[in-house]
Amino acid sequence: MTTITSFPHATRPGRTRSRLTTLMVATVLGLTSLSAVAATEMPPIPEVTGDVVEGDGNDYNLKFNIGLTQSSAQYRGLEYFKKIVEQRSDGHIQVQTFHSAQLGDDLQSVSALQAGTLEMTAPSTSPMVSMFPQFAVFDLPFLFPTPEIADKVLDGDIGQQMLKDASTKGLVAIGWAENGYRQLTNSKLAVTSPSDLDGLKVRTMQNPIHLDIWRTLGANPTPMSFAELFTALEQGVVDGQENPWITIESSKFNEVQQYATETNHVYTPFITLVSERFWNRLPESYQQLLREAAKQMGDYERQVSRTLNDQIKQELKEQGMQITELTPEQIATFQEDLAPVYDDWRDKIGGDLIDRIRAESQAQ
Ligand code: KDG
Repeated sequence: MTTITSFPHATRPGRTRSRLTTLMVATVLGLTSLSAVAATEMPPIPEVTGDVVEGDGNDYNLKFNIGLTQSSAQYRGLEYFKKIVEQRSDGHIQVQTFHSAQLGDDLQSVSALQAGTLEMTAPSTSPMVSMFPQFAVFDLPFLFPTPEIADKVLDGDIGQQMLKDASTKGLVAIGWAENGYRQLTNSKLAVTSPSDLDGLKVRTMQNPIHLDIWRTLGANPTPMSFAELFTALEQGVVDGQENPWITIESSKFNEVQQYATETNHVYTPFITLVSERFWNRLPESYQQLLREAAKQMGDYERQVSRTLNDQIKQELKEQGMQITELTPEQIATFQEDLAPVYDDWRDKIGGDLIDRIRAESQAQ
């Protein structure tokens, strides 16, 4: 039996309340949601480990831009990256951090790196599949049964080779971080099976496999930049979207989406990129420093994302979101219905890469 949890809204229909009571309830609800949001305790930013690195005496300004908000796990990781690089370069590298696509969305930031007008960014791999087709493997549904297996693949030979392969076209790829397992939200209905998705307008990242996934499930998918998503949901241009719980809360999607289904249908990594023009100006010691800082940022960001995942799901329930937790049988229905996506993309992505990643899951 699917477990559905809902909030006190249910008591509202049909019961008359004096204006004062309504006001009080609204205030309590407001306070509850405020305190709930405020309660999202981010794990403390760790102390910097490692010695000060000798540079070439020059000073460098490094602008690092991301698309997610200031209260995302990703931005928390950026704050740690800034702390490491500034301390270990003895202040010779100053890091300016930007969030909420202040300097452009994922694809605009990647173009800015190639043009040398921005130094660093960390997009999801999904919007970059047109530039690096092998990244599409990460968009296959239910590929990583656990985040630990994702780490093993990304930090292992497969992930490290991908970083080397993606260090081209004016970019230098130096690390991985976690966007996370994606959950479906919408403003129309509680989704418990693919049949509930019929015609539902779902926003996806600009990625052909995500479009294939939602078409295969019977929905009506629309590719769109993350920077436009909140407004599109608010105005009803689309009915739904899918992102990790921490992004749903940090981007306040729950304010315009009543329903969520815990689908965990795709695990999305972030890839940490540096402008090659900037990279080539740095002395080798500072290049190595950025690599080490990117690794520590990624590990810390994974920890933040995983520490907060369940807590935030609970907070979203307390803030009124109706969250459907699927039974294993219901999840199996989504997996069966999406199996054809593997057949569609096996040759384009490369069966060998898919089999090697799946072998990692079995090896666990
Ligand atoms: O800039 C934010 C992105 O990285 C974005 O891709 C996040 O998961 C995301 C989405 O749905 O676009």
